[in-house]
Order: sequence, then structure tokens, then C-alpha cells
Amino acid sequence: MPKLHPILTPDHNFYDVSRGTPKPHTLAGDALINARLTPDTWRCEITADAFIEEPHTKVPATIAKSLTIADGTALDLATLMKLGKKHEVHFLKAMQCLNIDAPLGQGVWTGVPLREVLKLCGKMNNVRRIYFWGYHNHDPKQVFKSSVSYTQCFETAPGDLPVFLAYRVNGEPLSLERGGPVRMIVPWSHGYKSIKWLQHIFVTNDARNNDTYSSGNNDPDSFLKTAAYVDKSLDGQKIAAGNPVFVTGQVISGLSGVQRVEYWLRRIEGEPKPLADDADELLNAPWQPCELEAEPDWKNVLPKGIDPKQVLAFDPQRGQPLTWPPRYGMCSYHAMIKDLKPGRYEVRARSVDMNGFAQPEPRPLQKAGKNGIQVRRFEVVA
Ligand SMILES: Nc1nc2c(c(=O)[nH]1)N[C@H]1C(S)=C(S)[C@@H](COP(=O)(O)O)O[C@H]1N2
Ligand SMILES: [Mo]
Repeated sequence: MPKLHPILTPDHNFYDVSRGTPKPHTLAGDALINARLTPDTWRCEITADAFIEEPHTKVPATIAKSLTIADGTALDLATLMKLGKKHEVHFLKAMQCLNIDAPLGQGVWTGVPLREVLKLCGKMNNVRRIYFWGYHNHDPKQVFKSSVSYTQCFETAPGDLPVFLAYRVNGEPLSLERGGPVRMIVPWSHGYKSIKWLQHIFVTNDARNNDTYSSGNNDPDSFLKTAAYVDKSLDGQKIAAGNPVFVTGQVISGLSGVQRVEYWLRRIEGEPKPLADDADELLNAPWQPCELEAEPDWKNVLPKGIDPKQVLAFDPQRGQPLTWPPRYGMCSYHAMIKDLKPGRYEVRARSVDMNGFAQPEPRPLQKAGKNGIQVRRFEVVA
């Protein structure tokens, strides 16, 4: 049988992508308390940017009430959890880095929509972007910040997901490594928007995107892309002739959904050159269907206390995701290949989205979302 991934990745099994020297999740004892990264000491400030500059920003953003550490008004965990009693959301999301070619993990994240948190500041005016950043060793050079537009924060289409401040993953408090006590979750985006160790929210009337990631030549407004990833475990395997070969991996449902996943297997001699994603040979190859893992019984998968009918992007009557895999979530896929003759082989996989675009289309630029076609090599031996 093929070996599939668990639907929920345990917190400590996520692939960790963290900047900072030292990394905030290596702090302990007093250093952790001074960094305000314990549940009791955690605080999040909310302030407005006084910035103006003609011609693009004529008036500054304002909020009726800033929440600051100096005034003793900064948001604490108890207040956030109290907001959660009324506004809590649960959401299944795959974490995928814009610059790493495999999913980092998938969790059910629990927290409070950013728009509800901003309401604590009273009336706001002239706000067009909302920035957020986390603990950064008090060193301005280490700030890692992201943002969403005012509209993205305040409006969500039915069945869609709001930006939220998460304090639990898979039913447990967020670990320090996952960005606890509180991290931002931006459902539609790659990981870089989901700021860990959240400590500051900053509203501005400068509509330009100055995310940390925009300086790395990335598209800082990209959506997660629909993409199939092939498990590395097949690489270099020697499989006895007569045994089936299992191609396995995970497929992420980006903005455009998943219609199907396909694989293409070819026999190779010597060291063939890598194939570009738009090579004719690849585009015209005899792609074969893979099978998506069956939808699980959610009552057995979700942590205690999270009813599948309450999870966003799940049907509130049936308690099942509106699509499979759920949008911005992922599931495993597999294919069984039989009767291969001894020799060396290459296998690739690709997703086809709900619009009929095969990976890496319709946005082949990798800086707008990771979705290159992956290849694994193995050998069938007599
Ligand atoms: N404060 C902070 N938040 C951060 C980062 C960081 O370096 N510092 N890395 C980001 C990036 S680039 C990614 S891909 C995700 C990774 O999340 P994970 O470590 O929980 O898998 O966290 C994001 N949030
Ligand atoms: Mo990332």
C-alpha cells in the first residue's frame, strides 16, 4: 500500500522557516519573558502610521485608540481569547513557503479575525493597508513584516476565510516554534504572510506593498497556487521487478482548486538533461491519472472540541469541506504502477486546476508562487 501523509501535521513536525538571530523560538527563561513570548507576558500593540507623502498619501491613517505597552493598553492573550468566545474561527490550512519546494505542513488553526481585533481601537480613518510583524530581537534589521489591504482584512466572500490571529493549532496552544503564543494566519497566501510571534499591528494610508518579501523579487500579493508535490522518498529507490511502484505526494488547492492530479513516467538512459516546465516533450507527454486520497471521517481527524460543521470552508450542514482538497488545504495522492521492466525511470506529477490549467500554468512565474514540476528518479532491478 502507498504511504500517505497524515491530514493534520503535528505542530512539531512542520518544517520550520524562521529568521532571526537568535531565532525567537530558541529563547528560554528570562530571555523569553523579556521578549514577551510567554502566554502571560505576550502583548500586541496596535498603532497608526502618521506617514504622508504627495502624491500618493495625502492624509495620514488614524485610529481612535492606540493599544500600546507604554500606556498599559496593549492587547494581551486573555483579552484575545475573550474575543474568541464570540468570534472564534477554525480553518484547515496548508503552510507553503513561496521559496521552498515542498509543503511545510497542514493544521487546523484557531483564532480571532483581525477585523474583530482592530475594532478594539474604535473608529479608524484613511486606512488602506494593515501591516504586522513579530518579535525581532529588538533589532530593526531583523523585522519581518507582511500586510493585507483594508478590504482583504474586513471583507470576506461567503465560504471564504478572514485573516486571523491564531492561538491554537490542531486544538493545542501554538508552540513557540510555530510562532506562539500568537501568529497571524493569512488563509489565501504563502507562509510569509503568516507572521509568527506577532507583536505589532500597524495601520497606514500608504497603499503600496512594502512587505519584507517584496524586496526579494517576490509578488507580495500572490495567492497559494494549486500544485502537486512528489514525495522525495521515491528518489534513488531500487525496486524489485514484479513489485508495484507507488508514486505518492501531496496536492495543495490554491485559489483555483484541484480538478485532478496526473503523473508521467518515462524510462531513461544515461543522464538526461532536466526538462523545462514548458518543454514540448513534457507538455505532450502521456500523463496518467493519480488518485486523490479519500476524504476522511472528519470527526476522527479534527481535534476534540472542533466540530467539522464549524470549520470555515466546510459545509455547515454536512460538516465536510466544500471542495476536496479544501481550498488552501492539501491532501495526499497516489498512483500504482505495475509491470515495469528493469531499468531507470523518471516520474513527474502535475495538478490540473478547476479552470483546466495544468501546473505550472496559469502563473508560471515561480516568484508569484511555488509550483514547479517535480521529478524523482528510481530504478527497477531484475
Ligand atoms: N516573525 C516571523 N514570522 C514568520 C517568518 C519569520 O522568519 N519570522 N517566516 C515566514 C515564512 S517565510 C514562512 S514560509 C512561514 C513558515 O511557517 P512555519 O515555520 O510554521 O512552517 O512563517 C512565516 N512567518
Ligand atoms: Mo517562506
